[in-house]
Amino acid sequence: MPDPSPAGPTGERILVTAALPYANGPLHLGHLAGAYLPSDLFCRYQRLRGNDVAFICGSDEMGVAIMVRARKEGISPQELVDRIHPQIENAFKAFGMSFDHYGRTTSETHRETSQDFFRTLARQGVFTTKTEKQLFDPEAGIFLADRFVVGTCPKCGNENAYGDQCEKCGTALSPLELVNPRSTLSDATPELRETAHFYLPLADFQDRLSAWIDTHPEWKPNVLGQIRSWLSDGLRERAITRDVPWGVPVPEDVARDMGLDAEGKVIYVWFDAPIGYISATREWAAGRGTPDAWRDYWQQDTTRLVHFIGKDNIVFHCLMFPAMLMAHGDFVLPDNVPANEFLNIEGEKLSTSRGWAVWLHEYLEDFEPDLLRYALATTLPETKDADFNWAEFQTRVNSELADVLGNFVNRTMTFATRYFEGRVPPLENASDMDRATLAAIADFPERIGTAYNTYKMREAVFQTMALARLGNKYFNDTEPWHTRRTDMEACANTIHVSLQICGALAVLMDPVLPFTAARLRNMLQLGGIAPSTPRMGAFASSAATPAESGASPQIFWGDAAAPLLETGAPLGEPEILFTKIDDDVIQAQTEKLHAAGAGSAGGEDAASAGSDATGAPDAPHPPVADEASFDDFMKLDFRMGTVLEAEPVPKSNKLLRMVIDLGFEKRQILAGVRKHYTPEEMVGRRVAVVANLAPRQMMGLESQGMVLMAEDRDGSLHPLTSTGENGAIIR
Ligand code: B3M
Ligand code: ZN
Repeated sequence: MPDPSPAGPTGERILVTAALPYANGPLHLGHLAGAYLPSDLFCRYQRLRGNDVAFICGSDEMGVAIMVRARKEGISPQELVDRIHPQIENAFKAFGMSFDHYGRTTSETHRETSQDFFRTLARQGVFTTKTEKQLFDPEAGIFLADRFVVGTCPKCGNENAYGDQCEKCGTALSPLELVNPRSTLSDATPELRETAHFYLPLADFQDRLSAWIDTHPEWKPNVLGQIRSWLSDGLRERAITRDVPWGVPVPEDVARDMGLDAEGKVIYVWFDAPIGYISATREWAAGRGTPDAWRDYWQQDTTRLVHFIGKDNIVFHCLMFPAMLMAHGDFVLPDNVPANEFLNIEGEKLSTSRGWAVWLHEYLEDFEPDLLRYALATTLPETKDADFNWAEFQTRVNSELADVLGNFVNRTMTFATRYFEGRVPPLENASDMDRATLAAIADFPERIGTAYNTYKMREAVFQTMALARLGNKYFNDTEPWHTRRTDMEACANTIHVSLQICGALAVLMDPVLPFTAARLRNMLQLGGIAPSTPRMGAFASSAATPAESGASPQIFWGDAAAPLLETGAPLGEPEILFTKIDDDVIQAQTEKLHAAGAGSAGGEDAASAGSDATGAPDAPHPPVADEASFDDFMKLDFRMGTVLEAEPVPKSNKLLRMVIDLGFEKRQILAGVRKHYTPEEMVGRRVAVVANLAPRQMMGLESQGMVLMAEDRDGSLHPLTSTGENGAIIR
């Protein structure tokens, strides 16, 4: 199958996973910098290389993280994940993630796959069971597993470590290891109660895991460092079932065989979630009409399996899941787990509970995805924590994308259009500089490709921009604006060579700037590129031009080493690739961040991207207001309504403008909920409205009433609702 030509398909089978985000809140830049952008860069590159890629992700919808959030909102876990999953999926799509399949762990396939896996391990005698005392919340009537309990990490002293893991130092914990455990559900002091569970005795795998890790000295030092520290502490058994009402049920037959009652027991989320990679691959294969093809990716030892994650997931992907795969016996082990460190925002730790985060869906309302892909790729936390700040974002866009790449392409295209009838001019009697420049292009595919292939994404993107810099410098040095009057042949040569650089860029910048690369290929009328996006599935061809999506692939990554454009070939219309971002736009973003960070729990706790408290409020409840008479109360007219439209109020980072149907009439109402709800989240909601409040002017618009919301002590807002008809009187 492998093709010896460096340019053509190499046919390596690569299975790539990106951590399954918890469907308990929207995505933020920490998520993108940890697992998602790097994995997408890698996959797009590998596809262009001609490799056989399956890029798998999905929503992690089980586990206590989901229950905590759902309880906070007063809805069921299923309602929560049904709302959040599509939001996450859409944001990923808009950002240009090129997943072959994006699944969810509430799917039937997943339940079956994870139960089968559990059953196989149980039948092979891998698990032990035992009855132990565990923390129980007598008020909530529930065992305090995982994120239902926080306390001080015995290893690093972080006071907000979860019952299953400290996200600060990455240590896997059990609730009993926490110092000063506190229930996140109630103020009750946890008591100890007995319960029986399944355990995975990781100590049994210690030697095999160590030997296997030793075969991978090439892994990133930050990853190896963490693994070695756990191995030298000695691995301990981990409970892999829970007494909570949400999760993949423990199979009854297995429990019975081992003398346990499955009733009320579910599989621990960190046991089922990585199996989610397998179930999503099965769904993908079934969707292509080759239901057994998933086996090639998971069970053929020629597969290269790569897990992209953030550093807080290392223990699960490098020790626990590999132990499960080893125990099962039929699966390949990861070839690499290139975990990233954390991304800080404007010099401070990202914290969703403090509202210190930049949310992807909000970013996408204001800017193009490619700008963030590029800016983030240049600052990925590959070896140590890194920082995102808006001023640097502006500089990357203005001085690199616009001034270097955009300017070079624009100058080249403008010359070609104006002076060469929109065609590629010939190269005749090339100068030394022309030839040296053409020759220099040849090194870039290998240089950039090697960086991507060895997980040095920042380097790859830096080298990509180096090609644009080379082009810009060559254009300046050959001065076509002079030769145009003095030496038309030299001018033609400059434009010919510059266009070849543009052609190479149109291929080589595709991983990092997929939308812009597609536009550039369109401008150059460069067809027949191997798509960097999947040809089928949920995220198919998200950035391919119509001409490309059906075309049979001819041009691969390595082909960019040689000139791609033929003399005389017609070009499309020049377009501006990037516009500069003004200072006031950046200032507005910084203000928005500070407003959200200073105020309230601006965002939902999406976890994973940084050490982050649960946001459990311990502030006192505000005192009750002065007494009101019955008549005072009866003066107010509350009605039910339905939100018909919602949109942000320009220049305000707090207000949404809504149109609400009160049954007898429609009202325009402005509400300060923008930090809590997107317009899409408000549309369709049933809300309670104060209908006889005097109209008020806000930001030049009239607000004709008020939407009632319950406000938690941490500032989060929850609309009041009922099933009464629009216009129904509330009293
Ligand atoms: N959902 C935790 C996280 O988002 C978890 C990852 C699962 S990967 C199998 O950090
Ligand atoms: Zn810790």
